[in-house]
Amino acid sequence: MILSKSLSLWSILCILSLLNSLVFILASPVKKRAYVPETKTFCLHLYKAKLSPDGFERVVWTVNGTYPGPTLVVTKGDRLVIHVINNLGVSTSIHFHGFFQRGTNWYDGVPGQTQCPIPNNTTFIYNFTVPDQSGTFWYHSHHLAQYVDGVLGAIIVKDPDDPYQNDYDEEVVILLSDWYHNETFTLLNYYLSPASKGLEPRPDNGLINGRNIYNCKWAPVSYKCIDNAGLSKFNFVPGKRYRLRVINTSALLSFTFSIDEHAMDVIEVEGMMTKRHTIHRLIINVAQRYSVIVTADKLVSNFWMRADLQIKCYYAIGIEHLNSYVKAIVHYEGANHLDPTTKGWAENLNRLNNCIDLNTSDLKPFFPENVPAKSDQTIYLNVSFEKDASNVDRGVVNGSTYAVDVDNPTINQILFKNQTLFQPNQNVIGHFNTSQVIDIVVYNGVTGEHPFHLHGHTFWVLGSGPVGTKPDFSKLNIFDPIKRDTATIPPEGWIVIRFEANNPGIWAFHCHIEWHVEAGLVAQFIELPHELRKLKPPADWEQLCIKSPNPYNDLILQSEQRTIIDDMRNVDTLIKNLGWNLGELEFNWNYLLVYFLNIF
Ligand SMILES: [Cu+2]
Repeated sequence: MILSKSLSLWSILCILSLLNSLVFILASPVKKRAYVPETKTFCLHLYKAKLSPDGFERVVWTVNGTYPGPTLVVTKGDRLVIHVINNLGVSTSIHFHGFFQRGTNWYDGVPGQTQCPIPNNTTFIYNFTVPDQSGTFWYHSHHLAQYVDGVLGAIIVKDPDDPYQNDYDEEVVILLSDWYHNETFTLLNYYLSPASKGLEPRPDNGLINGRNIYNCKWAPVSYKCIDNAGLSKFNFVPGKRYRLRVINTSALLSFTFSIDEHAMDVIEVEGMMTKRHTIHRLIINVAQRYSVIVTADKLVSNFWMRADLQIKCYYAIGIEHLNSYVKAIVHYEGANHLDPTTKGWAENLNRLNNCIDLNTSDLKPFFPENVPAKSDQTIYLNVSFEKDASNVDRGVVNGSTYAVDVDNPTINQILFKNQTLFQPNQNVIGHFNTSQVIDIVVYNGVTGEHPFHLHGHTFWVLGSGPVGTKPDFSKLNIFDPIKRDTATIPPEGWIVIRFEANNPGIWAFHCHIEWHVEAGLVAQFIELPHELRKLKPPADWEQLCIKSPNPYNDLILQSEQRTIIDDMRNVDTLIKNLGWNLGELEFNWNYLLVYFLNIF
């Protein structure tokens, strides 16, 4: 009896243990093979070409002959090797917006801070890894206002463990931009003169993926202009779900982005995944990025995609000859090819009459964030505009206008001269010798909004407020704020952001309105200089400062309108680069073509 009882107990225990194993086996996820990082090589050939994005022909500063430039697609963990072949006729530099560049500060692409510019007819190779970031990014020239002339494109970093990968079927990259029919040297010469009275250059149009139409009756007679140049068209397959990666590459204006009759779910803010949040309109400021999921679940037809320029943010009474209602077409497969007749989401008067930002307090991180409970240091900044001695409106950060010292970047002063003191016009607003948690409180002293961008980091947005409010430091959100790299400071309002200063390097903190950058609304942080000094920058990067002529001549050189491939090229450098990198290069016809064009 005792024996049999004992046996049955053992049997039960055995069965339970087997069941337990079975449950464990069933519950265990199928082991996915881990992604093996790769080296992805790209070639960005910069040269001028005559293009007509909206039907109005102008000299565009292209990347590989196109505007916008090619989209670079990589996967988290990859190494990016980016050959920048500069045939613009002037020097340049490329910034990879949103990337941490940990250990590679010299590839952040900021003349005067992290590098000397790449001279004309020279190839320079940026080489960095993306070990811990994924999402929607972009690259652009960080020299003068060259990105506004066209030197830009998207970078997508895919995440093998994207929590939403089963929630969408296709991805679409959408670049929005205000657009100018004059080159920026003309616009800047006027803007930075007393005559402009500080009024920013007025865009002539807005573009979606480099296309729009323009009413040619507004064009000066001597210019080539074609009416109805055509809109961007996005083909949707009925039933499919699309992840739209939206990037605002404007010089000045924010956009209100929407698709008629299609709600959209925000899932990403600048590399941070968010919980799904349904909206009808996405307000996106300069240099910001969002991913939204849109489902093609309407009757087969055509729908307007709208990107309304928020002109009220900078021009109280609008702009003559600017159609701020920028459009593209969402075409369902099987529909006719007539223009859509759909109507936008019901108008909201508050939106039309005011300059507003997306209510990002509705966005919540997908993965819980460990926000430090308090900061080690708080930096207070007043950003404003004041007239200088020449009666020109200049951007000021705590009363100081930034002056770029192109031939003497801050990083060189740290690496080679052990310098600790900097000219006041270098706007070094933080110098951190140890890892610290930093709060920045920015007050906006003017009636225009400023989308501020921090290089080398993302920051938590703890709070912001409109005109007439002040930060209540006891009510900041340290529980579940979003984390991003570019945030709007409302007109005459404020923002409080928190970040961890633990990335050795020189990091720019600036308004991303390109006109304001040129007016001096720029500051910089120096982080862990002793750690930076332990790192060895590459020899070809050091060479840039030796090769660089006086970059201020650029403003004069740019006035010669050159097109297509420029004159004589630096054959030695090109052949050397070709030999150097042959092992790393995947076979790339474009690359070969570029070298061929450069050599002969
Ligand atoms: Cu600004």
